[in-house]
This record gives sequence, structure tokens and C-alpha cells, in this order.
Amino acid sequence: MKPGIEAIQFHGLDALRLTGPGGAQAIIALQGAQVLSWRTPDGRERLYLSEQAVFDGSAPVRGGIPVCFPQFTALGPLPRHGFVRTRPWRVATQRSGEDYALVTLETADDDTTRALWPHPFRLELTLMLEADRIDLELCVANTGEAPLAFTGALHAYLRVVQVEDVALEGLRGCDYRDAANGDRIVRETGTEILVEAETDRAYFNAQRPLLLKAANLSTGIAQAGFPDVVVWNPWVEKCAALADLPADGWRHLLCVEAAVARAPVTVAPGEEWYGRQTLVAV
Ligand code: TA6
Repeated sequence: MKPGIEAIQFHGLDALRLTGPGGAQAIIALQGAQVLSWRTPDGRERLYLSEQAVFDGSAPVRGGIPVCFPQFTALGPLPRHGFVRTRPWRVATQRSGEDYALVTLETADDDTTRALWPHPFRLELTLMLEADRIDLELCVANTGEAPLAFTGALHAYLRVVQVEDVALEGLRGCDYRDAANGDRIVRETGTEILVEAETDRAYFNAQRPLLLKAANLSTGIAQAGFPDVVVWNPWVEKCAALADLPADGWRHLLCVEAAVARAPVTVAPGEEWYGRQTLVAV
């Protein structure tokens, strides 16, 4: 099948299905510019999407790759993880070639966003699908006349068979804020991170590529522009408290997020900022 892009409905949401070389597939919803599925040519689904996710726009969809902007988690007065997750985005460009399919979605400020946050802005999210990888690039354009400061993330939910069996490499030596343990700052000394309890860590200035070792769902993870990496798993109790996750949801997901999670990034009037996350099936 040749690479291409088609408009579909996915759980009632307007979405695009990208087909890449070898039958790779990705689905991105116009709500939130949220990637909701990524399948490699071997047919394996690589992203976690909760079977209890809400698709009616009343809450962000639990899973896939939510775009968090202009606030990461509760680091400010805005709704948690900002306000673009439930916003309608529109298709700006779409194209495909022999070995890729690519789509750019965009959204901008309006009365609703300015009531919460006084800044004119335009966001573009570009998804590029190739045989064994996806690239997501977020562009933040300051279309106003004053500087704009933001935090945020590409909050990727990676699917794993059993989170207790995975190891994440590449964060040794980084300091992290441990939100599951009173926000203390800790230096990572392990070569591999194992998930054995609730884990909610923002690793600062984490610039090396990461490797999620997870049997037949192993993934290489790289980022640019985003300074920080967030690693999140709610574990048993937090998972039980989240209505849009099944009781065993925690076991099948590990969020590895390209983030601006420590200090806000400032974009000058008329300027643009770019951040990218690449996921490669290995
Ligand atoms: O990125 C980690 C985190 O901020 C966690 O603290 C956790 O609550 C998660 O994101 C999910 O946030 P959400 O608003 O989607 O429930």
C-alpha cells in the first residue's frame, strides 16, 4: 500500500489516518492535535490508549500523545496541562511521498483562550510517519506584541506489555523533580530506570537519546528543543482514582514526555520556537 492520508472518524472524533511505507499507520485527531494510534509495519500498536477514554470533548483523551500548552501540569494558574488538549485544530498541510506521510495541524488564540491567558499565539503540530518512526514537531509562534512565556509537553503514552518488565536508559546524571515524593530534587544515579511504584519525575536538561527496553515494544526516543523529559506511571492507587483508566491501565503504559517542565521558555514578539520528539521502533 502506498503512503497516503485519509479523513476518518475515530471514536466519533474527526481524525486523519496516515498510512506510511510497509503499512505503518498513525491516527491523529483534530481535537487537541492528539496522535491516538501508531502502528508499525509488524502490526503492533505502539501507543497506549485507554479503553475508558472520553471522546466527547468534556475531558482530554487519556492516551496517545496529548499536546500540553501553555502550562505543564499544575505549574501555574491555568487548567492542568494548559488548554489546547480539548481545542479544535485544523489541517494546515498534508502530503505524502514514497517513504513518508506528513500532516500539520494548527490552532490559534481566540476569545476563549484570551479569557484564560492574554497572549496571541499560533501553534502548529507536525506529525511525520515513516516505516518505523514518528516525528512530532511543535511550533509555538508569538503573534502578539509582548513576550510570551510557556511550559508544556508532548505527553506520549507508550504502550508496554507489563511496565514492571521495562527499563528506560539515558537519564543517568540528570537531576529530577520527584513529584511522587514531595517534589524533592534528586540526581539520577541509575543507568536504567525501573518502574516499581508511582513514578512522576521531571528530568532537567536531558539531552541524550533514550532507549525504552520493553521486549517487542522497545522504542528509541529522541528530542530537540524541549529541555526536559518527564517519566510518568500512576501505578495502582492513582490509576484507580482516574475514572478514564481501567484498573490495570497502569501496567500497560509508560509516559515518556518531551517537556518544558522546569523553567518557562520565552518567545519574543514575532518569533517562533520549535520542539520535537522522535519515537523509533527498535
Ligand atoms: O506529566 C505527568 C503528569 O503531570 C502527572 O502528574 C499526571 O497527573 C499526568 O501528567 C496526567 O495528567 P492529566 O491532566 O492528563 O490527568
